[in-house]
Formats: sequence, C-alpha cells, structure tokens
Amino acid sequence: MLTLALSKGRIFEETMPMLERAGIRVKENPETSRKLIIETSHPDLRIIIVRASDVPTYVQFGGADLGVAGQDVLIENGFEGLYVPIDLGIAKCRMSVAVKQGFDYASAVKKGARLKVASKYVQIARDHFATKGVHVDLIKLYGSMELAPLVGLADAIVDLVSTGSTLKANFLEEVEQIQEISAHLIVNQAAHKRQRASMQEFLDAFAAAASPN
Ligand code: PRT
Ligand code: MG
Repeated sequence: MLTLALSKGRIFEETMPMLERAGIRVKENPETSRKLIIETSHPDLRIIIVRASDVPTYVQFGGADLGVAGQDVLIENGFEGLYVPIDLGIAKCRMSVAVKQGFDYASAVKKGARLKVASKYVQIARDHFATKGVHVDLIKLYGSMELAPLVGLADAIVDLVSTGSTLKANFLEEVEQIQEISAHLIVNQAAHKRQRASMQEFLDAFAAAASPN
C-alpha cells in the first residue's frame, strides 16, 4: 500500500484529473468529507489530506510515500530526504515582489535603501534580495501579506500571484517576478529505493498525465 499526501483546494482539484487519466478514482471528496484518509479505486493507493505546507514533512518522514507540493512550499521546506521526479505543471502561479501603488521601488533599490519586506516565503525572499545585493529586513507573516504595505508594516511583500486581482483589490502592484511556480510530485527517497517496482506504476501515470509549461 502506498500513501499519497495532498492538500485540499487547488492541489487536490488539479491532481484528481491526473489520477483519473490513469484510471484511479478517489472515493471521497475532501471538501465535503471530514475524512483525512481517503481510499481510491486502486487497491494499493490511498490519499491523506494535510495542509499544503505540511505535505513535504509527511513525505520526508515517511508518513506518506508520495505527495504533491508547490515549489514555494518545497523551497521553504528544503529538499532533505525527498526525490522530486516530476514537474506536474499544475497549480501554476508566480512568486513576485509587490509594493503599494506609487511606491518607487526601482529608485529605492537604486539608491541602496534598506527595505522592509514582509513574506510567508522568507527563504525565497532572502535568496532573491541577496542575489540582487539589496539589503532587506525580513518580516515573517503567515497570511494576508497584502495588508503589510497598506498599514506601513513593510515597503514590499513577496507573495504568489496568479491573476493579479488580489494585488489590485488592495492597491498593490507587482514590480518584480522572482520565479514561475508549479506543483511537483515528491517522493520519499527511502521508500523509492525500497519499493521501486510498486512505485514505478504511479510515477509513470503522473509523468504521462503531467503538462509542464
Ligand atoms: O491555505 P493554506 O494556508 O492551507 O495553504 P496554502 O495557501 O499554501 O494552500 P493553497 O491550497 O491555497 O495553495 C497550494 C499551492 O497552490 C501553493 O503552495 C502554490 O504553489 C499554488 N498556488 C497557485 C497558489 C496560487 N496559485 C495563488 N494564487 N497559492 C496561493 N495563491 C494565493 C496567493 O497567495 C494570493 O493570496 O492567491 C492569491 C493571489 O491570487 P490572484 O489570482 O488574486 O493573483
Ligand atoms: Mg491558501
């Protein structure tokens, strides 16, 4: 029996069709069921429902053999104990820097100003500004980052952007794109070594259903 860790919402919704293309049906909808362990029509595959940011942890420590996680979550978590074989090309968005409309980000950077940056993604933010040679004070937030520049908590935020409507609704503008983000299949390295044969069927199914780029 193999266990696949998924999070509710877009990761679950976009992974389902991939399983269905492989002839695997999921027996319960996590949006309406309270069950955290869900059976599938495949006798050797079950699904567990965890928080998006917990998916790598479950896979890393063997609570799940496989998982689907955004690159944002993976980079923040680190890749220890994980094998990341397939870019699934789902849950796409981008990691960007945004500021309050009218804030002159380009000249603040040019002048070498020290910027206050709020983000849930401190690792990605730290790497990005270090590469640019910009000095930043990072403020870790767990949600609603869009608020930070509006109330003077930060000059800029680093957040995921998809349509851009959340930024727009909060009078913010995207000033820099850091990287494209998509969800990847992750595998517990030890489980992969131990159960290579039984796992291969699922890796092949995901690879065939994936639509990177
Ligand atoms: O919600 P929870 O705290 O449980 O976890 P989560 O927010 O990490 O989970 P979820 O399901 O919201 O996101 C899972 C994964 O989907 C993320 O890790 C990303 O890899 C990916 N993804 C794709 C996104 C988005 N698109 C996205 N637009 N994750 C979040 N957003 C948010 C973004 O943070 C911002 O608040 O949507 C808002 C922006 O959307 P637009 O369309 O207004 O630009
Ligand atoms: Mg969310």
